[in-house]
Amino acid sequence: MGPDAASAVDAGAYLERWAARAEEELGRRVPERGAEPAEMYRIMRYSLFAGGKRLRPVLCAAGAEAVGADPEIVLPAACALECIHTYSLVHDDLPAMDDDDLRRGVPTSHKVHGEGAAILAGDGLLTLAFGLMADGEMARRAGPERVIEGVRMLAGAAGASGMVGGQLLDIRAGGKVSGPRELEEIHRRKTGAMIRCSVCLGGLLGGGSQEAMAALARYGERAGLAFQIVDDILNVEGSPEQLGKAAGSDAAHGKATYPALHGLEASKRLAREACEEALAALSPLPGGGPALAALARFIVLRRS
Ligand code: GRG
Repeated sequence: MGPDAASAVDAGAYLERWAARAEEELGRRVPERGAEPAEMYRIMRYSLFAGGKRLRPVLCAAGAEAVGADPEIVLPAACALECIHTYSLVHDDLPAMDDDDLRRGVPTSHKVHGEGAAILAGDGLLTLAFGLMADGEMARRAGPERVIEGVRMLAGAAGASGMVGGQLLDIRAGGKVSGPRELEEIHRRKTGAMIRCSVCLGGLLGGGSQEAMAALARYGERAGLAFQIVDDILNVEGSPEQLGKAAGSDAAHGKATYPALHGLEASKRLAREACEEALAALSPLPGGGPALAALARFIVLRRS
């Protein structure tokens, strides 16, 4: 089945189903009661359950499914991805970074709990993520070697060579990039690395072959770029109600973005092209990765 037949999966229904499963698991693993200090968990839960799309856990589930595995196997990794993503949002909103007041439709963590507590909530979520990767049942079902490789993959995507390093490049660029190559590098590390990792972690822990993993990596890279271009576009065209955060903040902060560098229409074309490249990358997968194809289209068409 090629990418056209693959579009048969309803991205909305798929997202809803696996986002709900990931959220259920997160609720169990970051409990409301019983874990101490209770206030620490309450502050972590404040950001975690503020209503994100859960795109990274869902991509992880779809990556597993694309290699013929049951996505239930990879749910601890899917939760780990969401914990790291949420920590990055909490820290990104801090006064020392973007200094934002609104995130996921609610006041940012530091506005409610204070800066120190918000930093610690991010630290707690990041650390918890690697605890989740050590889940015994996942190691039994996926195999310990694949879990070890998955920990390495996640650390690479989240850390200095990936998201954290991309954030530094972004801060240092201060809105003045030398051209499209530098902007793509910032996006590839800051946002793309975790999107790519989400898909690849699912495939790896689902037992994917080397060929399948190469296809997932290419898909994740192009879908990650499409995601960030669309994020830049939405920051210009979206409303705070749609986005759950301030609109127009990139321009206000003088950030380097696709619309700032290429203009809106060219940015939309580049997002569509990246999506087409993501779809083309799925052809070596058995069955053509229908859920991943639907999610790539969702990434480009989303309004929030
Ligand atoms: C602070 C270490 C550190 C890293 C920050 C990811 C990131 C790096 C910052 C977030 C800033 C930002 C808005 C980046 C644009 C792309 C992005 C990650 C958007 C938010 O992701 P969504 O749309 O959010 O998946 P939800 O809330 O739906 O999970």
